[in-house]
Amino acid sequence: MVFTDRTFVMIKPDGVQRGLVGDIVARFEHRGLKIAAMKMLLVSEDLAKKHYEEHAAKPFFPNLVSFIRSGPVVAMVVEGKDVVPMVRSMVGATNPKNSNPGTIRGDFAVDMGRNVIHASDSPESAKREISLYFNTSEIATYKRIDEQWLY
Ligand code: FUP
Repeated sequence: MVFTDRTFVMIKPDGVQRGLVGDIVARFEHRGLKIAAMKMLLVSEDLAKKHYEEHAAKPFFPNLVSFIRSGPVVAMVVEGKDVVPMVRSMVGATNPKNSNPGTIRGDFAVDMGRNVIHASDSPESAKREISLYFNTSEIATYKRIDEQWLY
């Protein structure tokens, strides 16, 4: 059986500048999660504000928007069984102070404002965020050769 739960993942500008893209993508691939879409882009102001609209009233909102626009990001759609909670657990706590070693933030980040990666916190957020960043034609449907050994 092939699972097509989807989540949205973004390697933020700090992750790209620090050369962490390959390591982070490898973690998802090696776990057995499928990369269904991936692109590097510069986030527009409009897109940044939509991405973080739940934080629009917070004092740190302007910093969030400017940071996400401070360099290229890598946006991904990742698929697999229970992928939303699984990727969140691989990403670790929002504040790296509380992120366990072995998680992406626990291994690569020290500051909440530079926490390397974003991942959707629910299937509803995933749907919304995927549609902000990707057209359906940019999302690939394909079979990984190891799927019969993963599921
Ligand atoms: P997460 O889903 O783990 O990325 O966390 P949130 O959606 O709660 O927060 C989004 C981003 O806002 C975080 F990556 C870091 C930043 N943030 C702050 O800078 N200060 C806060 O108090 C909370 C979040």
